[in-house]
Amino acid sequence: MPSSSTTTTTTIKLHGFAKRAPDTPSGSFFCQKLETHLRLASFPRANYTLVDALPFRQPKGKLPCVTLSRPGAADVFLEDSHFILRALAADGVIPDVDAPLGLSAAQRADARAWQAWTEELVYAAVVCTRWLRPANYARSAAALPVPAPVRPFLAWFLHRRISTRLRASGVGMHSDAELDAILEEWVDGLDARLADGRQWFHGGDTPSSADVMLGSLLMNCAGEEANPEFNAMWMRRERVRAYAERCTRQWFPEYEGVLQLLRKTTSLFEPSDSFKFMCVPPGVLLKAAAQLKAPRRMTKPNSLSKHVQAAAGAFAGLRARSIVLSFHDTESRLQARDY
Ligand SMILES: N[C@@H](CCC(=O)N[C@@H](CS)C(=O)NCC(=O)O)C(=O)O
Repeated sequence: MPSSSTTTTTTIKLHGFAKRAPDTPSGSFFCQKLETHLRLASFPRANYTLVDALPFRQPKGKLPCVTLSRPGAADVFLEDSHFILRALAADGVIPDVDAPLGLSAAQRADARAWQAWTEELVYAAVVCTRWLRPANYARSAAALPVPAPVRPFLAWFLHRRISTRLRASGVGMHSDAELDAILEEWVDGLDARLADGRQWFHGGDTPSSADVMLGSLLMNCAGEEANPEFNAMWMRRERVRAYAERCTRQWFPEYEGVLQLLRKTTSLFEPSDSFKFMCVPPGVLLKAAAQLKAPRRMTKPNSLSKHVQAAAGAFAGLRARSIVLSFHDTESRLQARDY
């Protein structure tokens, strides 16, 4: 039986995964998107609270969910970021943030297509890289914001649940190379979208719900250490990096760590489209260096092996979490990423 609210103002409880700290993005893109949308809609910060929750007990088995309390009305429980935002706008709790842009039906459909691409395919591919790649799985597990004794059990449970769902949906059946291709296509697409110098998804001076969605994915991933491959892909694209920085400054200037990382990245990555990136933990690089006695196993034995050998020596004592190998037609480069 829904309880009748005694509130004198409209308030929202945003049920989401616990955050590691208030000034870091949510570990869940969908939770991040919902809060970012509230900020774009200028819903007063004092009128919404983040409530730590787990997805298992929710009717759809997912987060975020919302409890909406309005003066004199029964509390309403809403699920699924997309339908939550539709309901909040339909009830007049927040405005239709896209209305001032006067978008045509085709422009709205275009944004919806980007949303489906990003939410249903690209984010699923990112989650595959976080949970199905052993080195990243270790990072995902270590970062779970629960007491240490509980962490391995929750990590095991989440891994089992997430991998089963990802495989059942088909995305989790792709190879690493195929997942990387899905991610590269999206980065290429966003880079191309921004190529005419536009600041926001639809152009003009005003951000829209599409910017909330895209910016939230970039903020969420920038705040995660378990998706280094994807981060290396988009952070080296100057336009995409600058867009992520713009979104962060616009809605979450308190995410200082993310802003710092985005600034640092500029000096580490060159905005060149002809580079292919691969992130490897230093241990893997050292193993690769040890295998140099069999250089025929490498695609470009001469240039690559020379650089791997040099980097193995140079980075041996470094505490970098991953090292970026970049391959170019004429040269190979290695850079340590100081996370
Ligand atoms: N379509 C949903 C997707 C929500 C979703 O996938 N949430 C993830 C976290 S980012 C979740 O709760 N996963 C838990 C699970 O699948 O066990 C939305 O827009 O809210």
